[in-house]
Amino acid sequence: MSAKVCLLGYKAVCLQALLLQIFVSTSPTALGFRWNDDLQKVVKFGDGFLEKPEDVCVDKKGTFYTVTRDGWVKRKHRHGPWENWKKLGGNSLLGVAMSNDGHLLICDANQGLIKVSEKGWKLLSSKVNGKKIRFADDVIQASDGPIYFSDVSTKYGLSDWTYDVLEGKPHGRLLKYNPYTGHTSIHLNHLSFPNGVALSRKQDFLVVCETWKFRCLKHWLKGKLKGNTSIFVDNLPGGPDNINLAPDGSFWIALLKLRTSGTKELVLEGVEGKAMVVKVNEDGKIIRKLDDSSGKVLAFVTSALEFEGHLYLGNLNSTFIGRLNLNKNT
Ligand SMILES: *[C@@H]1O[C@H](CO)[C@@H](O)[C@H](O)[C@H]1NC(C)=O
Ligand SMILES: *[C@@H]1O[C@H](CO)[C@@H](O)[C@H](O)[C@H]1NC(C)=O
Ligand SMILES: [Ca+2]
Ligand SMILES: [Ca+2]
Repeated sequence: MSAKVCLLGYKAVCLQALLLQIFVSTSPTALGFRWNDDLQKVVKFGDGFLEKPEDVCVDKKGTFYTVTRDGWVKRKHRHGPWENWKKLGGNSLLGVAMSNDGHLLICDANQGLIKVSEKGWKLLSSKVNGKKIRFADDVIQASDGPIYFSDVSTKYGLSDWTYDVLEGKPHGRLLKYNPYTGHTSIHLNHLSFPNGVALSRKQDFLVVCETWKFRCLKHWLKGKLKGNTSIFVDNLPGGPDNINLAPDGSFWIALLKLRTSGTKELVLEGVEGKAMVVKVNEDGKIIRKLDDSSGKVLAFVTSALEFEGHLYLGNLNSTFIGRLNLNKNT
């Protein structure tokens, strides 16, 4: 028996496939959730200037950074306008994070790990064990130096990522870049579409999200469980993309909506038609959910970052970052 599988993503793919290990999400209602459309209350931050800003970060002074599909690194000082800061080119810039020395770290899916400062940009890492990194996705730096970044797949790249979902094999890794030696190593292997990466408030563990497994893993970096990996949260109501530490020690996770339609056809949808983010506490329990059930205002949300009482929503379906006042609107 074969199942017809359709994926709508960066490009539409429809395949006849046998024995696919596709994981279908539990519907939000099954988890006791109702749609709330809270994400429809966002204000459009940088509207018209930010083409599909996948991820967003902010430094201690309140300067925001994002990367857009036209290859720009854009930023906004606290009281200034959004500006074009550095042009890296290409269309594959994804996750961003601040480095410990106040510069910007970027994952370019096609090139690898990049650092950008006022002076210019530098490719920090493009290979591991002599082989080219195919799909760098998200990054975080620990306060004691190491830079952790995800490499979604050793087999597929950004342009054909849907095949990785269809094949359903753990082709991904979490890589570790040592800024003192310039050496990159494989920190965790055999991950299933590793996407967002975040560190806990105490930096004693990191969380890495596996998109098509609808779960995130917890990997201990310190203490007596050091080196141990277990499930942090699973059965998420969507495929997790980027994850960010919230000021209270919990995490915001952006979810890609995947759903089934009918009995025979499995549609990994929509990423375009809806938006959903969840807040998960340090114990891996979902404590909050915000969404846009129709994608009327926000769709294909890929990141959620909390800063000074607001949530900033990166996405691949607009020309703005959604900005939601968490105290007033939800
Ligand atoms: C490490 O994690 C696994 C789950 O992956 C768990 O079953 C095991 O008990 C943990 N090891 C220790 C020493 O706690
Ligand atoms: C958002 O998605 C809709 C529906 O697929 C599409 O028509 C529209 O062009 C998208 N907008 C952007 C900016 O990608
Ligand atoms: Ca990030
Ligand atoms: Ca991502």
